[in-house]
Amino acid sequence: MKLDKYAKRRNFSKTTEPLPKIKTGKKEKLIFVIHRHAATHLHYDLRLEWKGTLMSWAVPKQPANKINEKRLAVRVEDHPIDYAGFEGTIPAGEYGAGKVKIWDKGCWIPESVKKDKIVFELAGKKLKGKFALIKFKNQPKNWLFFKAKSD
Ligand SMILES: [Mn+2]
Repeated sequence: MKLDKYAKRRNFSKTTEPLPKIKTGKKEKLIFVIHRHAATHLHYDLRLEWKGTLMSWAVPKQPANKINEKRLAVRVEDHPIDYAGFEGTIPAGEYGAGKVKIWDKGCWIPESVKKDKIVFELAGKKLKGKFALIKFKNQPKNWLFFKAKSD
């Protein structure tokens, strides 16, 4: 199951994060959200709605809306769609303990989605335009995330 990792890491009697539920049914717009997550290390979590869950990457530095300003993005476990609306404090001692706030959100439009490369349009408040996620060769989790030149 796609949300097994998500479920395994969390104790839902302690955290207020959404339950691991896969959403089915077609929607016109795909959600994207970026959480600012003040965990042990402050980072930004980029999440793109895809096939009933949110594909997620942890971005150690604040994402940039400037063309070619690259950010490392580490692929993490898929999150439930309801996580897109989540804000709150994950209690001390729990996985990801710390404050979670929405930093940017909106919809995204996939241009091409491949195993190692995703090209897409973001329509957020802070991030707008054409972006790309490109996986490093021979590295299971590391990707580059950046705004691309629009054609
Ligand atoms: Mn996080």
